[in-house]
Amino acid sequence: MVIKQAELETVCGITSTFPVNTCPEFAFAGKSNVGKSSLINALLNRKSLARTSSTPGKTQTVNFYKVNRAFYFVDLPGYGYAKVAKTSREKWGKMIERYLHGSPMLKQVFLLIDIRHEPGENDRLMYDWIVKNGYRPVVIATKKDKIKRSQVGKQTALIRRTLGMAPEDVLIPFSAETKDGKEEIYRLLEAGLKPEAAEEETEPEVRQEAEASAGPEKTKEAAPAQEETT
Ligand SMILES: Nc1nc2c(ncn2[C@@H]2O[C@H](COP(=O)(O)OP(=O)(O)OP(=O)(O)O)[C@@H](O)[C@H]2O)c(=O)[nH]1
Ligand SMILES: [Mg+2]
Repeated sequence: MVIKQAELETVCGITSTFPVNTCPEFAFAGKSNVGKSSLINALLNRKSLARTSSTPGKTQTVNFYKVNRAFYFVDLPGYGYAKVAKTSREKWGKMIERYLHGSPMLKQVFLLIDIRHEPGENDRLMYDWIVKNGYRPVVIATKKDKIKRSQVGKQTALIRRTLGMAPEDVLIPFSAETKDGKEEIYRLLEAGLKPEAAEEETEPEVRQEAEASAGPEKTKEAAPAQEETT
């Protein structure tokens, strides 16, 4: 994937109405400080388009980055940041939920998990939400550079086991420092963008099938609220 252009197009706060986009959206979810904004920067080959911070709770809005004038990366606020007042956490949780439930152009939710840690309750809730709502689960195990190579297999197995991932479900170890895993994520994005293009060229009966499998089913499952206290 070649990134030709990227810009922050829309920033949504707690009371904002989300934009009605016509291009596909890819969202990045995960615990506060897990590396969502750093991953977006790495994918966009930018140092600081998405704001990052070593202090958890940096991203407090839902940020839409338009890429190649063709699709969006959606940077979500992290869940489970204990030092933010409970009322604020609940509001962010509701905002994330409102986005996840209400966006018809959402193609994929990437769930980020720190490779060093066992997934927590909110991670499991988010994973289950992704599966129940018909999205293909893709987990990105972040900060791979922080552990020894020999530990990668053990840690990814722990993540898979705790989340209850099926063997065929995708988990990509990633490092924003070394950019390890980036090409694999690009390949998934490219695959996610394909059905739309293929649809126009397919025969009607084939098209029907493609449509049936293209969009996730939207149901009213609850997204995780922000109640984890770590
Ligand atoms: N060593 C290393 N540090 C990373 C990596 N990814 C992120 N970090 C660091 O982890 C901290 C948090 O990264 P962010 O990208 O701001 O995390 P976030 O998930 O967007 O956090 P919130 O916006 O608070 O939800 C920063 O200090 C980053 O530099 C990585 O792959 N390797
Ligand atoms: Mg962030």
